[in-house]
Amino acid sequence: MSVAQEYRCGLVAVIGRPNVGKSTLINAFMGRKVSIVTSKPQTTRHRILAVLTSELQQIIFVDTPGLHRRTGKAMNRMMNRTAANALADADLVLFVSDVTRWTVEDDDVITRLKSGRAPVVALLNKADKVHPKEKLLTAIATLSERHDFKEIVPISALKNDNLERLLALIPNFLPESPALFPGDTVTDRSVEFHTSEVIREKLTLLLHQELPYGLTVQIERYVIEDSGIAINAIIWVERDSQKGMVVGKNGRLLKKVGRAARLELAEQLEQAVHLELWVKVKSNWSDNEQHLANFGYESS
Ligand SMILES: Nc1nc2c(ncn2[C@@H]2O[C@H](COP(=O)(O)OP(=O)(O)OP(=O)(O)O)[C@@H](O)[C@H]2O)c(=O)[nH]1
Ligand SMILES: [Mg+2]
Repeated sequence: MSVAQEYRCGLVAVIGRPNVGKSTLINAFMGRKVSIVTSKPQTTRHRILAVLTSELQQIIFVDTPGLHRRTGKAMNRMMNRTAANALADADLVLFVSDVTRWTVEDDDVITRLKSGRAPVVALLNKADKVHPKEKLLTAIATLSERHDFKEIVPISALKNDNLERLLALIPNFLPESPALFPGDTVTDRSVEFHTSEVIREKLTLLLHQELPYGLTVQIERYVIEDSGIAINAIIWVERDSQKGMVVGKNGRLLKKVGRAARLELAEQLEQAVHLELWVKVKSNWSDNEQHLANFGYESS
């Protein structure tokens, strides 16, 4: 007699220091861009859910800001709090590390994992950069001494290497539970949120040094019209001097950002997109709890 398999559903928090590939991994699992990715640390600032539903289980991935040490500003503290809360709520933690570079911030993350109650699977990401592949065995051995991980899996989120094996492991750690989201849900975030993130991604990619950390994007208008989607967005910076840098000479940089964001959004939304960007100053907004809340930054 066969026993019907119970449905499983749970929260899988993707945790690690900045820039190790957490968002890349979630996008790879989802087969689409739910969370923005850049080559710079501290790209993700929010808790973002990505829901992967199949016949036997619903996996709710939780993308999180990278846990980091430089916590001088209210924004940084909020980001760390968001990641810590996701860790506390998780049924399973995927601890992501960069196999090519271990830092003190990775040590800090391990310390936090030890005080959590959820089982942890460790991922050695960016394995595509490791040659010869035997070196991965050494990396697995070293990592296994740092914590009592349920498994250690080398992967490449970028090249989709070993992700099927990892995906097959996950349901073993999820509780028996009905689905928490309708089967066609992809994320808990709105299309307006995603739009602001895509614009921020382009800004982060095109701007230098510290500038990306002092800006945020607010969608002022998002209207579906006959000719396509009309979007007005404000890019908030912290100081007057930053405004000129975002606009660029003859407005060139802002045009570049607008064009890149518009092309990507039009492709994702399968509609024409009309995008207007303004740059405004809100003095030191990223160190002000009230401004953070107004801009949608809250440790969830
Ligand atoms: N070579 C290689 N690069 C990768 C891989 N995964 C991610 N990256 C790159 O690493 C950088 C950071 O990726 P993200 O996904 O934004 O990293 P994150 O951990 O979400 O970073 P934060 O949001 O800042 O915490 C990007 O340039 C990615 O393309 C991988 O498997 N191999
Ligand atoms: Mg990220």
